Amino acid sequence: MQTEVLEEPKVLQEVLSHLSRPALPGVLRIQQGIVRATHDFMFKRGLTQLMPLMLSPITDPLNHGVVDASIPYADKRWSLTKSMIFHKQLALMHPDLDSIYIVSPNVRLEFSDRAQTGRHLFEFTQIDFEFKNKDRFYVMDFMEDLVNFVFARLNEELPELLLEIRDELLPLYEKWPVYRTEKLEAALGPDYEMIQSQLLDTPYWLLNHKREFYDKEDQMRPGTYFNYDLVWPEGFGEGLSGAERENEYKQLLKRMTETGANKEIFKDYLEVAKRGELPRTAGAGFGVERMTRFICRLQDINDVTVFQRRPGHASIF
Ligand code: ASN
Repeated sequence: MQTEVLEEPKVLQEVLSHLSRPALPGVLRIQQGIVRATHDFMFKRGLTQLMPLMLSPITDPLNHGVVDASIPYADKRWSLTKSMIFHKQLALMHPDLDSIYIVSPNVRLEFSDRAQTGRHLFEFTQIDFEFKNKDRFYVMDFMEDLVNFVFARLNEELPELLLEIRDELLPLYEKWPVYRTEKLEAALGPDYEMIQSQLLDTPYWLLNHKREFYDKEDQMRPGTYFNYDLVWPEGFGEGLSGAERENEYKQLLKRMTETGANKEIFKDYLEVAKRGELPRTAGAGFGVERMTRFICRLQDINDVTVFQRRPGHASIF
């Protein structure tokens, strides 16, 4: 009882000093610069912006467990958005929409084993984009262009702030190196992603992760997938994931059986696929706070946010 009385002001004090720390406004200004430049890039490249959804009967099942975040409403269970993956695919059914993007809040109630990774928040913002009739090569080139565009813009608009925060302006990259997950793992062991991230000073692509049923399987090499992760260098780790999407009914059923997905929840989505109406798409999404963290060279992603969202930890605001 006594500890509880003493603990409360301590937590409050910690939260108040977190939200009034001197470094915060500069970090937020960089983050604002990222979002502004990304909007400009998307506009120049002709992508249409969709507004985000926070609730849906279907959301990304993810390939790792999180605490359930769903609520009952209108005779259904509605999940808070973990990613807008299915909605991107469905929105592109419109014959006159070919490319879209969304600044999308994602809620993923991670377990506390991810509290100290420096990369996980239990709610964050993802910029998700998707193209009809494009492949992985197109999306990877697009993201490389986006990063150089955003970095060049920040160098131009906020040079003094960048020098103050990271001691140097942002680099503009040549083509990023590409690795296959299985090869890197064979060479570097189970911690391959982070080891390679620490070794490099350029972002790199990691192909072929075991992920969800919506990633297209390579029919020439079953068990491998047309997906890609962007990994930030200097030990900052994964910052984007994407894929060519599965849109064929039979293959979706097969993959859902393999991943153990709940087909009942996805029955209407499957019906669209069965009718042959799911378009062929490819896309990706990057974490805004993760890009900000990389640019500002912050060890803990909670130092990007005003209000801490550390997995498994109570936050009072
Ligand atoms: N946004 C990711 C994608 O487009 C999915 C995710 O965040 N899990 O593949």
